[in-house]
Amino acid sequence: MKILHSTPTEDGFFMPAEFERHSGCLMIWPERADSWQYGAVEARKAFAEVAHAIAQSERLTVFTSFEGYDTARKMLEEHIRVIEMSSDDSWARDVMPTFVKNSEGEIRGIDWGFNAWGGLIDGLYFPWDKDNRMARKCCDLLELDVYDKRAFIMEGGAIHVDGQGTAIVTEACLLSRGRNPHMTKQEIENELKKYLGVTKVIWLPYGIYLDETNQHVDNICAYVAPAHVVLAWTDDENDPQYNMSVKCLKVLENEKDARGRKIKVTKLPLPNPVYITKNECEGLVDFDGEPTRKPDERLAASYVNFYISNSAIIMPAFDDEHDDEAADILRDIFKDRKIIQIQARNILIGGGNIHCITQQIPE
Ligand code: KQY
Repeated sequence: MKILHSTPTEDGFFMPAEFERHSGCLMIWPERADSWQYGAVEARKAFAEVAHAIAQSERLTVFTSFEGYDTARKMLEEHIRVIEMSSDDSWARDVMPTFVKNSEGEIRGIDWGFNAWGGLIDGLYFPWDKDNRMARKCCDLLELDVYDKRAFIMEGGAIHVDGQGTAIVTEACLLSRGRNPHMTKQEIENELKKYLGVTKVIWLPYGIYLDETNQHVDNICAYVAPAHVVLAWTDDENDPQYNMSVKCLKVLENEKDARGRKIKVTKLPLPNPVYITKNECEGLVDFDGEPTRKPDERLAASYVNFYISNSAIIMPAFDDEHDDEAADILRDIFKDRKIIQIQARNILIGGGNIHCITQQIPE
């Protein structure tokens, strides 16, 4: 594995869209006691369901600690590869490499800096050094060259691309004080252009209300085809999310993508607000005396946090009246893929959802 100090753009590499074909996918087995209630028993069942849905059409690798290995091996189907690798938690989207490819189909990884979504300013756990090493280790395992971009704090959940020159991000996240506070918005945009191989960056103001990642884009807006996105939406004007989604819609309606196309926006309803219960909180073990969740705290639930596999859309369900409507909308968009709904409350309690726990490797 070579550690590269050039940039993907100068080498002819770019990040393909998630709706293009994948050669595989990466996940990390849940274990952390202050993220996953009651010994991660229910979280592991939900992760296994996601894994099995993905593995129907992709080569899946699940990373686990020494302690988690036997359970993972037992709960995951045998065609899923399980590999021991140290981590701090289970957010493959954010700690695994972002993969780029060139016109010959060669794949390389990007090793962004990771500081647990805000480091000592507003990060979500400490330390995060194991997570910060995973991208490079993973490229070593996959025998892929890797771009060293550890000096720049970035997560996979903070970017969505169309693979045709456009990236979508949120200001709330990328301009947050815990990421790259020494850089201007323009400087951050320039780095995204150089590393993702894009020429246009669309800045949405917000993500999802109370999303503890400082509002990652992957919870509010996702590319579903070139020049077509879905946007998390509520019609409830009393919900703080309403104004956030309206402002994002205005940006998208007034923007063009890198190829000069207007962007079609399909509204994806939000579930009714989801709150963590006292019992669920009691199943979380504090590491440092600070509870990670308080009873009745609203969780950042959104159907936009789905994974596009080669054969399916693997989307969260919340036992909510909007589950079917959201699935029907995605079914209508993705006519050649199955819609697989997975009850995702036990992933959501950790602070993210299906997209956040997966990372695709392009074909
Ligand atoms: O949503 C994500 N991409 C990660 C969420 C991390 C939450 C940590 N509790």
